[in-house]
Amino acid sequence: MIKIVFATNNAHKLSEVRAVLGDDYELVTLKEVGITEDIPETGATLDENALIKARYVFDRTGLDCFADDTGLEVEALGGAPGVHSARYATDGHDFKANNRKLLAELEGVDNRRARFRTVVSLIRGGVEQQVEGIVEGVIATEESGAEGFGYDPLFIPDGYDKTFAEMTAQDKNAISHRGRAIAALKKRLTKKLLSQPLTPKRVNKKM
Ligand code: ITT
Repeated sequence: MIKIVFATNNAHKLSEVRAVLGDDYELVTLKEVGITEDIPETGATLDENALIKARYVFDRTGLDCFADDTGLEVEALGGAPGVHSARYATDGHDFKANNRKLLAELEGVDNRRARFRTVVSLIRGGVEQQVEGIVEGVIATEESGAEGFGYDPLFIPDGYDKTFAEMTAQDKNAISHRGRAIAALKKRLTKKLLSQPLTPKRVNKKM
C-alpha cells in the first residue's frame, strides 16, 4: 500500500480520486497530517495553485503529496470562471450561486463551449511533477441531475446528452478532467524517479 497525502478540503474530490487510484494507494487527508487551516490559493493559474497547495503540505510534513486545482473554462467568457471557479459568485464555495451566475452570464449566448481542466501537482521523494486532465463539452441552459458537485449539473461532456450530475461517479470518472489527470498521476507513481529531489533544506527549515 502506497501512502500519499492528498492536499484537499473538498470531500467530493477525495472520493473521486480514491475511486480512480484504487486499493493500492492509501490517501492521507490534510486533517490526518494536522493541517486544518485553508491553504491560501494565491496563484494566477491552475498550475500555480496546484503547486502552492502541494508545496504547502510538503514544506510542513516532508511527505509525498499531491494537490488538484480545477477550473471550468467557458469559451464565450474568455476562459472564466477558470482559476476563480470556487469563488465565482461569492467568497465561499457556494455551488448553487455559482451555477446561477454562470447561467445568467450565458443567457442568450449561442456559443456554450466549455471545458473542465484539472492540474495535479505531485511531490514524490521531494521531486515535483505536474499532470493535467481535460474534458470538453457545453454548458446546458438549465441544471439537471443530483450527482457530483460544483458545476456538474450544468456541464454536458461531448458525446453525451446528459450532464455530469446525471451520471454515476464511475461514469464521470471514466471521462472527466479529474479522472484523466488522476490516471496520468497513477502512471507517474508507478515510474522510477529520474530527477533530483528538492533540497531537504526547505523541509527541515519548518519541521
Ligand atoms: P481544494 O482546493 O481544497 O482541493 P476546492 O473546492 O477549493 O478544493 P478548487 O480550488 O480546485 O477546489 O476549486 C474548483 C471549483 O471548481 C470547485 O469549488 C467547484 O466549484 C468546481 N469544480 C472542481 N471540480 C469539479 C468537478 O469535477 N465538477 C464540477 N465542478 C467542479
